[in-house]
Amino acid sequence: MTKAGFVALVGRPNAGKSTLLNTLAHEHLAMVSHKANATRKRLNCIVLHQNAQIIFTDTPGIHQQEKLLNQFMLNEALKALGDCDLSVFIAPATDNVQHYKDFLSLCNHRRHILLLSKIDTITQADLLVKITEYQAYSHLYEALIPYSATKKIGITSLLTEIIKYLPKSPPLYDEEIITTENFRELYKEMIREAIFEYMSDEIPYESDVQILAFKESPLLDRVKAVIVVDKESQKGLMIGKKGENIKRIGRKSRELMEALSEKKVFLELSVKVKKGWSKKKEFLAQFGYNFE
Ligand SMILES: Nc1nc2c(ncn2[C@@H]2O[C@H](COP(=O)(O)OP(=O)(O)OP(=O)(O)O)[C@@H](O)[C@H]2O)c(=O)[nH]1
Ligand SMILES: [Mg+2]
Repeated sequence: MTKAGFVALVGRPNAGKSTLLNTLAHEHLAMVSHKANATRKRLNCIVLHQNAQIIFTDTPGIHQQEKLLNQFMLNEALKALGDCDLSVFIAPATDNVQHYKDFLSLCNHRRHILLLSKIDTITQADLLVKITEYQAYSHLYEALIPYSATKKIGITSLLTEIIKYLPKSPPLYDEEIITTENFRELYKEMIREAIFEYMSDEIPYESDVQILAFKESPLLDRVKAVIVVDKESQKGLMIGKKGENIKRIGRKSRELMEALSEKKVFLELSVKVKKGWSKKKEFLAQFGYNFE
């Protein structure tokens, strides 16, 4: 008997959702950042565990903001919640329980596991207090699992628990593949990760990336990409003095690409200004952010 199903990883911005997806995939598939609101789109990874195929969906952090791009991001999280067999709510151990209560009204009390994340950042005593607080809601969640990506705690417990709630089903995807995403999209996210790492203030939030050309071959991938910013001044900052910022972004993203593909990557990066790129649905669609 085999099982298979979809599991959405949801939580507030910066909770550690993408880090968890990468840990489960044993690959750096999803972009990770110490800055919040990094993930903008859903991304699937496929994990085989015991007799089950689990399709995990990384989602943007649940947050409310007026901007159209942020509305798209919230929609992505809500769609994943609506489409899954089970969700995992990732709550950093330092977060207030109120955020979990907000999630409960959003998920309409659908079946979920509560994953208490980043437990390496608090003391054992504080962790016990937190667990006791959450236990007041134990009739609402299937399991409460303390977890740390840094200390590698809780992953096997999470997988074992998830399998209990998946439907009986033959595998839904070819057992060889680890993600439904193509390399073009994964590479784009790697450039965004480098932008989030090296650029400050509003620039990571007012920029995005388009892959203009992508040519794969067995030993080398050729990628031509453009970083799109909102203002002329941001273009100058993105390039940096003597091009040092764009070089650093290029170097970092190429390293990520080569680690994943196990190939050489030739990356050609440029920067262009497109005023208001994030303010219209048809513009957002050009970056892969489709509302329908
Ligand atoms: N100390 C500690 N830090 C962690 C852990 N898991 C993730 N982080 C860090 O938390 C930050 C946010 O991680 P992400 O995985 O990008 O968080 P996210 O939930 O995907 O964030 P958004 O995409 O912005 O919603 C990064 O700096 C991670 O390195 C953990 O278990 N312990
Ligand atoms: Mg993320």
